[in-house]
Amino acid sequence: SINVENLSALSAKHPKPSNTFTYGTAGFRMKADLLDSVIFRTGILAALRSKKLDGKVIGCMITASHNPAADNGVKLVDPMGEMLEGSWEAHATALSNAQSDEQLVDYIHSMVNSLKIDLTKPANVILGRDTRPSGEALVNAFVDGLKVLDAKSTDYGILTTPQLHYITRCLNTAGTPEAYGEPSAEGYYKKLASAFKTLVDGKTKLSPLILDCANGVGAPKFQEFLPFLGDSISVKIVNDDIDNAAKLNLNSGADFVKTGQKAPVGLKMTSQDRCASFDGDADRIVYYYQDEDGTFKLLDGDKIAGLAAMFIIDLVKAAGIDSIKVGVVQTAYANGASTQYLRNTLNVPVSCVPTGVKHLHHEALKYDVGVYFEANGHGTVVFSPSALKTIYSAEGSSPAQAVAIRNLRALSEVINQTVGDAFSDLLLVETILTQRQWTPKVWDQAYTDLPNRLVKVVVQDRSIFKTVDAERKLVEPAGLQEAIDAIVLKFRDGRSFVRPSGTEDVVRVYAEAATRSETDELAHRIGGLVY
Ligand code: 16G
Ligand code: ZN
Repeated sequence: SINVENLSALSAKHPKPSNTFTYGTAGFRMKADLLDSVIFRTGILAALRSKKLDGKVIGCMITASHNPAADNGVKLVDPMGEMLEGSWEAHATALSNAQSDEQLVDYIHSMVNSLKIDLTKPANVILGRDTRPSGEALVNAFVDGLKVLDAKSTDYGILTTPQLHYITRCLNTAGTPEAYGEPSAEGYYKKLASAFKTLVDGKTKLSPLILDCANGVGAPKFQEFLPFLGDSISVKIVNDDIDNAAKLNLNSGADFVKTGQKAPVGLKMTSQDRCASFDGDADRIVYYYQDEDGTFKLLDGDKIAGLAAMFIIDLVKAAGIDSIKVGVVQTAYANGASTQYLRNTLNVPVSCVPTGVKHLHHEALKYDVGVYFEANGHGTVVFSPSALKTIYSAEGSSPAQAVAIRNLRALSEVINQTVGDAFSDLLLVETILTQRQWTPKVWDQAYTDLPNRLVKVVVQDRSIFKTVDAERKLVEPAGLQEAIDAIVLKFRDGRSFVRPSGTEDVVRVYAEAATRSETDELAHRIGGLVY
């Protein structure tokens, strides 16, 4: 059993405020000054998780992604670099809400008993954090939590979220046939850069990419990455002021650009430019450009998924191994035109799952090669073990096939298969555009987005909204879905759904239709039903 005196001494340093906490889609996330006790207790949980998994390394990332600078958060990463197993989210929530040390100890003991955790097993946890000023103190709170169970920890300091996922996987696969790479930021840079250089070898270099780093961790880390990439790419970084914490994500970054459908501050663009934005922890990316008439054009996660699927399907064919089946996973937020393009033009199977990376990732694993992206720019591609085996054992019967096979291998290495990764996705997009010598405008021509609108509605109690069918239909409150359906029917290409947010105390209404004005009208009328 655990040393209660030790726990009490450590816990006294991290008193719980009266708030109630929930480990949600994005882990715990809130104002940083509320997080101390939550993070301390998440440290205890991480140690338990590692012990349960026989000492495998668990990752901890301290970040609040695209949220304002005053927020922070914590997310745990399972051994292969995936999100914490779903059933453990409830344990995280319960620990964070324990009202006393006694309750805390009771809950830990109940976990030990019900999950058969052997406390004598070792525990290993690694940490990373973004550039938020509150991060360092929160790392210390987490480490205090680890001390409750004598867990070993390694602090990797400032990292992007996907780097922490990558390192976690590297550590747990070292020395096995699934070895993923050297467990360090440098190992990550080397792996990605070498694969990228193979992919663009001999092709004409594109014009410089203008990259908005949201004044977050992506800025120093991409800067660190550039020497590894050498002259294979040219990138001009903007919004890299991490010393001025208040500027983090402020009027910049992938979320700002996607939500506002406009360029970030600090980025001047002409119709010749190709631009991209990271979010505050560099696990999302969106691209954009300006049309000749000055119109802002967004290339979001759906557009990236379409581009990647198109490219991979062609490559698999060119390699002569089209036994490998490619599939795409989206959420209800995917633009209807993108789903049409994937199904009808590319002829790929498309699945729709609830919002949140863990759902997308899990579904993508069902395909030989699964491409998944949320419209907001979070996504990646996962290769099944059998697809990798095929790719690595294929030899090809012509020089063209051999090149395609080489490129498929490099593609599986340039892509961070643990989680959506803005650096890796950037290299994926740049690879495809370089290979095809495409401008963003040519890429954009694959299909035309239906106009769409996303609105937030503040309601008394969002928990009364219950969805099914990958969040596309409401089953509660009774009668509301029928009312929505009746309105949607009146709109050309109309589609709308309502779901409670997993990260904010609001209900979200999504609408799309044939024209801008019809879309606005539809969103307005559905919003009126919810309110
Ligand atoms: C979180 C999710 C993101 C999702 C968003 C939806 C992860 C790592 N992140 O940020 O994928 O799009 O929540 O938020 O899973 P919402 O539930 O408030 O709409
Ligand atoms: Zn993020």
